[in-house]
Amino acid sequence: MTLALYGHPFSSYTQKALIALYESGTDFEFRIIGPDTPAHVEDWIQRWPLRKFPMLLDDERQFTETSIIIEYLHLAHPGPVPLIPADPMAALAVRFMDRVFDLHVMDPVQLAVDTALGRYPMPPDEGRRMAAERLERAYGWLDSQMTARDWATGEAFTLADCAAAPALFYADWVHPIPPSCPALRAYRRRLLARPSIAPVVDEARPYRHLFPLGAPERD
Ligand SMILES: N[C@@H](CCC(=O)N[C@@H](CS)C(=O)NCC(=O)O)C(=O)O
Repeated sequence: MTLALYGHPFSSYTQKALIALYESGTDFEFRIIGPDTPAHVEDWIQRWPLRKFPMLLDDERQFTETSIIIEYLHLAHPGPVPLIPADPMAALAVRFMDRVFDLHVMDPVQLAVDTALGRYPMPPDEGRRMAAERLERAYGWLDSQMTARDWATGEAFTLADCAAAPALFYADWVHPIPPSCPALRAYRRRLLARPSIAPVVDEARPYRHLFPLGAPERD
């Protein structure tokens, strides 16, 4: 086994990388970062002092930042589904949507979560209110994009969908996608039913009590 992913099953960004690994069907070792695995924690911090996960190790090559991890998997361990299209303009559209999901969906989710964990000097309600405002804007735009698409940029599942799945999964817990965004709600359902994504959601199920805003009784 040469490929190892350091991360945690409940972490949204770890899930983004896991989905890409499951899509490509690549064998890998999942090195969980947690209190029961101090050797993994030590190895990860020593290799990546910025202390963000996931981290991918391929022999002695290491990669962090999930979009870069997935770009690397596409180059070095391609599977049946090309996660980056061969056509450069189509690839640009995929990279754009990947940025949208990370920066305009996942980022507000992290703001709400981090505020609830006391990482920002503001009351938890204020963090959640700010996140809801940003999410509401993102939901409206995304819904308009998804009306005629199965996946984030069209008919093919790509890097952008790997980003969308955990982002929309948790965003809906922070601030539910309203009925006025039916295409986006349907897209979230489609993502959760995908064979590479359903097991990722299941593997994270035992950790739902860790969600600081309270996990809903669904999904
Ligand atoms: N932009 C990074 C974000 C990674 C990230 O924020 N990971 C979270 C877990 S979901 C983390 O490392 N949190 C630990 C912390 O902030 O202390 C990526 O795409 O990999």
